[in-house]
Amino acid sequence: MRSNAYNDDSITVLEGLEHVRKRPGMYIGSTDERGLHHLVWEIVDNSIDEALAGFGREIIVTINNDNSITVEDSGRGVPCGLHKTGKNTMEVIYTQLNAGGKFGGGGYKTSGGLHGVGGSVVNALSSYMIVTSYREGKIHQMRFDDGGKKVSKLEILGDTKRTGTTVTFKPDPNIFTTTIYNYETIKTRIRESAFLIKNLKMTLKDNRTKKIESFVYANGISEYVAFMDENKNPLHNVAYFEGDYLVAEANEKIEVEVALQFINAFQEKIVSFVNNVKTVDGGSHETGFKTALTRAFNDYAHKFNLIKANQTLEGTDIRAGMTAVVSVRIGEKLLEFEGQTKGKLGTPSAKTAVDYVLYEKLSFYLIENKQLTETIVKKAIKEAEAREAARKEREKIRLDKKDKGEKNISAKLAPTSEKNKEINELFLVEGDSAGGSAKKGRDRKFQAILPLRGKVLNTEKATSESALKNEEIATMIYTIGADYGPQFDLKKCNYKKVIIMTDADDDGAHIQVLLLTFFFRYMRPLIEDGRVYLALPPLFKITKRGAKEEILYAYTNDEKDDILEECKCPTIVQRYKGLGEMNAEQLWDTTMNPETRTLIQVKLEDFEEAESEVEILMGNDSLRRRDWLENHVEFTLEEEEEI
Ligand code: 0R9
Repeated sequence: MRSNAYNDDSITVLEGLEHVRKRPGMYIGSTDERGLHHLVWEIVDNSIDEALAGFGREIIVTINNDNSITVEDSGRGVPCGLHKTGKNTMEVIYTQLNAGGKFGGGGYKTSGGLHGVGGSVVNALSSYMIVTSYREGKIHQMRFDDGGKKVSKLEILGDTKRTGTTVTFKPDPNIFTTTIYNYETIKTRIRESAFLIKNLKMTLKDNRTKKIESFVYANGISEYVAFMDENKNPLHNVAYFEGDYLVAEANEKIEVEVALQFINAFQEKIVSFVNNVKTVDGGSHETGFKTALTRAFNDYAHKFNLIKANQTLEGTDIRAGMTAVVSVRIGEKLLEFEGQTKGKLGTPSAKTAVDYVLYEKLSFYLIENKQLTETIVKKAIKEAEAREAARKEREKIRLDKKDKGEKNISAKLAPTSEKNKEINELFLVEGDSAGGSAKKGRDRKFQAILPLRGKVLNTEKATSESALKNEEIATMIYTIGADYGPQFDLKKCNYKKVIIMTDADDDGAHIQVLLLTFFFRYMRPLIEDGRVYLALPPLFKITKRGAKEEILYAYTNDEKDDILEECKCPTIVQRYKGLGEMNAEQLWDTTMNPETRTLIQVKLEDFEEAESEVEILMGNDSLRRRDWLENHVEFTLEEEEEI
């Protein structure tokens, strides 16, 4: 009877794991590089939960030579006793879906159904997994092969004095499109965990390269903010606030931590977390944060007559140049998420909690730091003025357009003839002459052309006030039609694609970088949504002079060489020095026609990395820039070609 029950049970277990293998996307999102790394987060989160419960302060993640992963914690060790199913508990945790939630009387305090359940999913998607538990003086071990099939019973390997759990798994190459782990991706994530949990030591070892790094922060998210603002000009030391709020009707406490710092800049950056999981789309805790901040600053500004009684500072103006981390811990009962990807906190009481904890403490801080507060308030007033100036500039452009009809926007923009935000493209073209060819060559139904004169302003160095008054910048903001900065609204964007079309030379590359810096700083969602592209004009025109003349274009040196090698007849090779050398038809054929052109989509993979690179490459510190270039760019001398 008993063995029967065991068999039935193991069949359902395997069916469960089989389902994970059939539909991995349902459990880990995808089977690409992102899904591959998700496996690591699942296992590390188990260890983090144990550390949060107060057991073990160090977690070690190792990337092994065969791209298997080992995670070690120093908690109590996974329980290995007999479970009511007749199996040992370790086996249940790593083979039964959702097992974590069924144990430990509701699981960990703040695991909230987010953590501690992934062991079996990872097992299902691995070609092998070995779990070792150091517990009650013994080393216990189990091995699973081919997606969670138990190889042998739980074995006792020997005695030990330590406690903890070690899990090694190798992602199944039949499931994942890549099985090669990226050191930087894991590093960023575990460093983030170290920032969020004070004094938790996270170590990453890469056996492939022998690299090893550890992260431990006694001051938690304060150090996270300082890290994000590294090499910027902070106006003050990071301010830190913490407290909790009792949600009476649920009899549960919400714990709140906030760290913030202002720098002399325009960019606002808020990163928020719930139970140590990043909420990429914000949610009620961020709303509570913004409410408290706006209220505290306005109260101060009114009280000390920095603004008139009938004036108010807007939240976005106050937050200009602010970097903040908001971290809340909420029990399972109160936890609600919104959105498709569950990246947005829904819990209404989280807004009240953050507002309650922050408002009072921040108000006190502002009074204690009068000089700083006045600087920030004045900065917010200037920000509001810059916004107003930009609005006037755009209004001027709009009126200009009305006055001059088609010769709109200083006679620059060639608009599309049809208004279809879903397909329309905006070409930002270097120089008036290429702009002219592009205007003639385009498909006017859906392609708009905006020629840019001269160099674009470096928005990393310019103040936001001067940037917004700059004619080219104001024209771009107006043309794209979705505002800028925190108010930027993708829904209002007039174009599906914004395509930067420059000459294929150093100047062109510089203009590309300047424009990308502008989009990164002022219209980041445009990049995040994959709407920014670089056009790829050809480098060579090759005329084959055979019986019938034929024209080919080469976009790289290699391509040109290939064409010349293949071609039996005489050829004329022309190297294009700039877009202006192409006539309208050639420009259409090679660079603008969606059927034949090549576009490079600009992607933003790692925000922090992009942030620091833009700052290094475009900012004021030339020494850092030189250092970076020496370390990251391979300089090769291109052969001078005589054509
Ligand atoms: C290396 C990755 N680590 C883990 O996967 C891991 C899981 C885990 C754990 C407990 C302790 N450490 C762990 N590491 C644990 C122990 C006890 C109670 N709760 C949790 C205990 O000693 O009483 N568990 C995760 C789930 C479960 N344990 C269980 F409770 F479901 F068994």
